[in-house]
Amino acid sequence: MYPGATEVCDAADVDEDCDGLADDADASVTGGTDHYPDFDGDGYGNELVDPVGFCDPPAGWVVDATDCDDLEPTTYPGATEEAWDWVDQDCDGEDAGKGCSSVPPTPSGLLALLGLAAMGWRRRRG
Ligand SMILES: [Ca+2]
Ligand SMILES: [Ca+2]
Ligand SMILES: [Ca+2]
Ligand SMILES: [Ca+2]
Repeated sequence: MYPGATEVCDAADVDEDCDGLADDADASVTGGTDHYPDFDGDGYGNELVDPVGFCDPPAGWVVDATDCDDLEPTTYPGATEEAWDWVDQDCDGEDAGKGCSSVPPTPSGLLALLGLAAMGWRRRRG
């Protein structure tokens, strides 16, 4: 410990460079681990932001960076996939149910649109 020494992460929060600030409190600290914010609190970090190094991460920061939707606590790798809701719950890159074996349900909104289109077509004809 002496002025000019390198501040490093250590369990005891020792102020190696004697500037009055130890570990995470000292901007010159080295040896931190990259952490990502976990906004939705599901334990998986936001993959879209740059990591921040911490010796001891504050609450809400995790080492993981695989949450494909960090505003949605039910969406994370390994989450239960809800078929055909256009949301990729398990972060595998696609919505479940789009394979060959399953048939898509017909959303009521789509039926309404088709109905409107049919009405317009009849009006033009008449
Ligand atoms: Ca230290
Ligand atoms: Ca998250
Ligand atoms: Ca999430
Ligand atoms: Ca889904």
